[in-house]
Amino acid sequence: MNPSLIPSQSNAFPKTHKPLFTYRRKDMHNIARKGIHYLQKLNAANVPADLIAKGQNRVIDASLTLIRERAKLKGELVRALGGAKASSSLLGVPLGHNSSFLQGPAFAPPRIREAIWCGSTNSTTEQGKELNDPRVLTDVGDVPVQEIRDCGVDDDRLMNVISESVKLVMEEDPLHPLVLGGDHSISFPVIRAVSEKLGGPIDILHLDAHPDIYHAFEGNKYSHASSFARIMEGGYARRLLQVGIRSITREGREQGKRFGVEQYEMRTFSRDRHLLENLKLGEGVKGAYISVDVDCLDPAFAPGVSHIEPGGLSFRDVLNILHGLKADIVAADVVEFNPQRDTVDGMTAMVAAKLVRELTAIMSR
Ligand SMILES: [Mn+2]
Repeated sequence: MNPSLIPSQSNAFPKTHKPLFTYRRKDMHNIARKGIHYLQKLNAANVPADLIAKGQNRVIDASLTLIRERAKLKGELVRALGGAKASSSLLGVPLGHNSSFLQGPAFAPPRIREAIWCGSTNSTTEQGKELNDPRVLTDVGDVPVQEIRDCGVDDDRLMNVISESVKLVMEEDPLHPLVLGGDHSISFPVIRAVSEKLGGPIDILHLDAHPDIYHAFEGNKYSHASSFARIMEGGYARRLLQVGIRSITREGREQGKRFGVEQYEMRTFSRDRHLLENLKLGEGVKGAYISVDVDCLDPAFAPGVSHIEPGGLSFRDVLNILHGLKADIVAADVVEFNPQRDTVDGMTAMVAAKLVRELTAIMSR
């Protein structure tokens, strides 16, 4: 390889579950109110609908073109260097408006990248992978979420753009998407894309204080508290293991049971630890996916999250689970880091960055 090459710093599935609920018009109105303030005015204004639609299409095309071309170049680079079977590629999804409380995760991806390359530590992961080797880690940039929403694009379409962006990365073998959130709502379009692209369900390891499995939280079917209900309804997962759970309602347990979710709660973590540190996932399906909500960690380790929930995992607990996992990891995400709640010296950014670094190490082969 050329050592001077360093990375840029910068339904075909059976529906296994029928929906029990439908969405009311009033709920959809509430969702729209949470969006960019002039969307409804734009829709109501005396402007030809096709003018707006054509403009939206052009912006979406341009957004996808940038990601496609960057992914193509990074894929060509990795293939030219040779020897990589799987290499992780960062894709930022700066989306925060599907949060039920604070929207700060929209600002996370640039802070995480900054912390990955900040120079306070070296570029070698704990298991000896070199992050400045593009066969280990590349970056295709961010889905321009705010720029697309600013054009009046609704969430149904925005979610499709996110899915499409993930597929563009997967198009470029051996790149595997490592998605930087964003709130947890992004895991639905990301996992949908991974499963559709691979042509079948996957196993999911989901680290989180919350099960995020409400049917529709506060009426929002795309809520960050509902993403795993959408994923299970879609038939995108064979197994869903939720680890770190310590804030769960009766609906969370009922939904978990209904979808056959394996929920490991913090109150029994000492008993479950051995099993969780020796997981084998993804065999007999299209591989495994890891979704890390930064609030799976105890707030002592990661205060920069929207939903501070004491009694969580230590950073080493999480690393032991990740390092012990035997799986072909097809993609992953790190979500819910909220820079607006972080300490002044950006401690949680470093924590999120190390999660990304270590995920990179176990994803790349
Ligand atoms: Mn959470």
